[in-house]
Amino acid sequence: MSENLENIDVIDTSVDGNYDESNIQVLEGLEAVRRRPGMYIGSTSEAGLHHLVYEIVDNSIDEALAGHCSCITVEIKEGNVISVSDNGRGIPTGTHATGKSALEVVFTVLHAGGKFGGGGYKVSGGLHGVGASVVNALSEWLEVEVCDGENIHYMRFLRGDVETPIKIIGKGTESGTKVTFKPDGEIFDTTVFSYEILQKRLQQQAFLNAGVRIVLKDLRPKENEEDERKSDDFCYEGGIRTFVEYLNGKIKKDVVHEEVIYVSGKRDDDIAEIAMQYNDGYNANIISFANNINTTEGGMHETGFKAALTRVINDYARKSKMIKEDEKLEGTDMLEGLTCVISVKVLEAQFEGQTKTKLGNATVRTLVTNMVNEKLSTFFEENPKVARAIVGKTIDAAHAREAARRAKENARRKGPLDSLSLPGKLADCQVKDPRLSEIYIVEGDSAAGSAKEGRDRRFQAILALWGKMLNVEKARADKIYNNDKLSPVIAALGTGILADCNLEKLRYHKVVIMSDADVDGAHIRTLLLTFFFRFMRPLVEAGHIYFAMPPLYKVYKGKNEKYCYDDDALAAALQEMGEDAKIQRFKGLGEMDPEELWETTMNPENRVLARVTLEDAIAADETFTLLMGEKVEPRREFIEANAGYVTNLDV
Ligand code: TSJ
Repeated sequence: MSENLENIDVIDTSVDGNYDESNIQVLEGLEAVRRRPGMYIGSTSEAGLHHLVYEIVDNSIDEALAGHCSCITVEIKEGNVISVSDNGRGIPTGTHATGKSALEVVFTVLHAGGKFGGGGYKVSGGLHGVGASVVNALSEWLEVEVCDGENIHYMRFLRGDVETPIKIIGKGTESGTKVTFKPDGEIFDTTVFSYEILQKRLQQQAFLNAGVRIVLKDLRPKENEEDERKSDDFCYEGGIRTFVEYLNGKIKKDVVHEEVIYVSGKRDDDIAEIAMQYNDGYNANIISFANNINTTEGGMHETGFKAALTRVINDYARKSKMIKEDEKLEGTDMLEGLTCVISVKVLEAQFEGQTKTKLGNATVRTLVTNMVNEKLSTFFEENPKVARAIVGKTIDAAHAREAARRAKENARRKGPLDSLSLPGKLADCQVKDPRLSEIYIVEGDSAAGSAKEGRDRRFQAILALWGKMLNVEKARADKIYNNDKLSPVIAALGTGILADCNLEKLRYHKVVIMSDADVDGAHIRTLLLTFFFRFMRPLVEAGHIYFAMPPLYKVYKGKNEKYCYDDDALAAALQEMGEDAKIQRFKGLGEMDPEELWETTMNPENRVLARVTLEDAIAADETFTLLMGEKVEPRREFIEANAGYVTNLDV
């Protein structure tokens, strides 16, 4: 306890000592936080709101890492009040020379939290690592109860200011801390918590801190009587090993080796651990953390890991004669199908990059490289079956990469993308300016025929698709280039694929997928979107991909006619024209004549185009992975959920 009081002194003396940035913040006090909340929690949107919970929970996780707390409970209560409690030692409550209790300092002095518990490092910490006082400043009210094993101490704050000074409200034998707060509606755009957002982050923290139990409960009143109360209880003795198992389970892939590989190492105060397992897919899924913060921009720990992985796999491949002395497997080859979690805990982490999520400590690179070089090669020596499976997969990837390079070279030798090398099934448009040009990708000859006749050929190109669609996830670059269904799409769009995908070469700024409004049409849409997502992702991200929305019905009576794009519109049209109006239901594009197709689906004046957006790239990636797996069920679910990805543009 005395140690903590000394630490408070440090804060106070520094106020009139050196004026560095944090001292100035201390001087300004919590009012500064309320004035510029974004500076402290990133934003006042939904993300910032949830950030408050992470800030509080991180304190309990620190207590768990210090070995004094085993269980953390987070409750979402009525009115979107959050309560976080743990069974740790309890925040110190003793009074210090200035007359303030340590407890009060934690909640009223900026950055005070980080200065506690000197000696041990503060491992966890939210993105901005700002602590309890910021949460207090941004809460309409906040209450804290601390039990030191004897007394229960209580304090209450209003918008950061003490309302009820510290007092004892009862007795208790179990020590712990409980903080309850209501985020300030004057500060946040929304004060409604998402169970799923908290769930995801808390589960992640449970994976990262093996053995720590984190319970989440949604106690808000139910909307419907039959709704289940949501709750979770996360505790993983296996830590990040279990995280990797979970990730590979989620993407519904078969694994290349049963057991997750786990290595860990230490140097001075820094520790690193890595869990990895290959699946039979082709995507890399490397998630890294530094001090429990998701380092989405990567950094030294990732760099060190990749360098060592490349070396260990090449060494093994050579020693076991799986490749020749002069052959070399590249870094990208060993990432195919790799699911990997890297977690480092660093005494003084340096966060860099645009979003401060890139680890900059060079010593961590050395630590991780040495650890993986040594421990992974030992693992390979001791588990030759697993080693051969992994190296074999890497060699396959290298061959595919070579084949793709050759295929691309062949394609290039055929000359630049002039009309001669454009696919035969493309009816191009007259203008050459990509900004004005549209391409309709149409499955089926009759629909393509109508589209060609009905279009405005000045700016609308039609590409007819034919042949068997291949499962784009199973196929790698070389196969895609040679596939007779997709290679015309690649040629027509002109951008190239994967790392070579260059938006400046895009020949049409609107790429419109036009298919029937039935199951087969949905299937084609899904596959094409999958293809674009996997191989021409920049196109999706830049919003160049659209779905054409052909009408489902024509309602007519006498000369009066109306096209309806959904059932609601149909009902409205019937109401307008009278129940005796006739209804024609379009089963497919092929049933429309060229004029009808132009008027309803292609004419910019009338048509409905849905732009494909990727609001949340990560969520989308997960959905796409589900969609493309072997399992039929997730694919169907995706098609149903697809509506979520499109927003109507010009109605
Ligand atoms: F955010 C917060 F600060 F309000 C907060 C802190 C919220 C919650 C839910 C828990 C905690 C917290 C703090 N749990 N456990 C602790 N532990 C300490 O503050 C503590 C206790 C004793 C000692 C010591 O050296 O004796 C050191 C520390 C840091």
